[in-house]
Amino acid sequence: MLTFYTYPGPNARKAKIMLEESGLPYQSKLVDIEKREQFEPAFLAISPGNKIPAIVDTDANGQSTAVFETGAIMIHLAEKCGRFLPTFYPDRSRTLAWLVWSVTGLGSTLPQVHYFGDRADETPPAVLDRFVSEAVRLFHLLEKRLGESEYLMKDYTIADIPTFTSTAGMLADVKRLSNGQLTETPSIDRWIDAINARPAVQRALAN
Ligand SMILES: N[C@@H](CCC(=O)N[C@@H](CS)C(=O)NCC(=O)O)C(=O)O
Repeated sequence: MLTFYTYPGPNARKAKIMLEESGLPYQSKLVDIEKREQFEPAFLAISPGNKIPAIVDTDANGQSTAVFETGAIMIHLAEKCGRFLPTFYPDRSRTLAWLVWSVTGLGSTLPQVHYFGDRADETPPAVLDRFVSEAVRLFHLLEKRLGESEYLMKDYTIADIPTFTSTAGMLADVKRLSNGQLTETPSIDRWIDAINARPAVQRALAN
């Protein structure tokens, strides 16, 4: 049995899309981060850094295991269902490269753009500029890649899922904050539409 520890937000959405894509049965357990439930010892035993999403898989090659960090959850579920991650290198290595690029690059930069661009009371211009410039650099690379390939790899993989969720949520904000550095993104727009049309993505985003 798979248990998905979640609270509504962009990181949980990434794991939820992958759970729906995998077709594996799972149950969801809400960890109310507004009520600080992520600091309860039972949850820290699953996710030691007090972050959702996390999963517990009681049937992982005959063992029970907890997995935290979105990127690791993607890999675990891809290996379990046997889809969305090529089996052999070099395609496997290149898929993992784009996954790591996504969770470490977009996944750490875009929350800072959101915080310093729209939530912080006061932001020194140099701070916002640093994060927006990095987001623009990452989105230019994504646009270039999707101009040469239908997905990050030839087929839809675990690299696309967190990249899609991060991009769909923040592309318009980065364009707005970029002072014209990021404008038209036809390849990213085409890719977002294709992923949005997937039934598993629609199920994941519906509730
Ligand atoms: N690097 C983590 C980030 C996860 C994350 O930031 N989760 C937030 C919600 S979106 C969280 O659990 N915050 C609770 C806290 O920091 O106490 C991942 O990719 O899974």
